[in-house]
Amino acid sequence: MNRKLRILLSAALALLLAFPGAGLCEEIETIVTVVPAPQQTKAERPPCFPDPADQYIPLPETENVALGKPVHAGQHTDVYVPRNVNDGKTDTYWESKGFPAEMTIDLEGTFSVSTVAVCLNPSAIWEPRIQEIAVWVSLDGESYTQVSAPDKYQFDAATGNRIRIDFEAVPAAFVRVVFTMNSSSRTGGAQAAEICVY
Ligand SMILES: [Ca+2]
Repeated sequence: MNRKLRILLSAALALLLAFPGAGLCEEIETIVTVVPAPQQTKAERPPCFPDPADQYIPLPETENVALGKPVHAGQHTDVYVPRNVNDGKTDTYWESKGFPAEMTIDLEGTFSVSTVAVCLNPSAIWEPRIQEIAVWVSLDGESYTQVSAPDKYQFDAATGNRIRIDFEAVPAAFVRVVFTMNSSSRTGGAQAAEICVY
């Protein structure tokens, strides 16, 4: 060890003895509250940040009998084809070309149905809009009965960008959802990312 280094080390030792670090630590401890990390094994959301999904309009927990079934609709816009309406993904959607727009779903069997849900992408990029919607059902695909008259429904990302239409349970093999208005200025047609039938 050379002489300069020995001098430096001696000076450092003298400073440490003159101003012991322990005193400094005690002072810090008096102004800092140490909170131990919680035993956390999964992602958790603190109560002050409520989960946005808690505000979503709830859907029935029973099977969505429309999922993946054959669909039929009139003309669509661009790439927004009818089959997007029941592929189980809210980031794909069907968009009609004009009104009225009819979307018919073949349930491939007869089911007792009492709810139709229409969903858009839940992203807030989809600004609030109103669509006017009616629901018809059929047992043979030819003769249809209206089970829910045309009504205006508010789509809003704050509630999941989805609506549900409830009606008295009825047997149905085909469900036809008829759109007659969409308040969005960005389209001249109906829009639905998913149509679910329960
Ligand atoms: Ca979809």
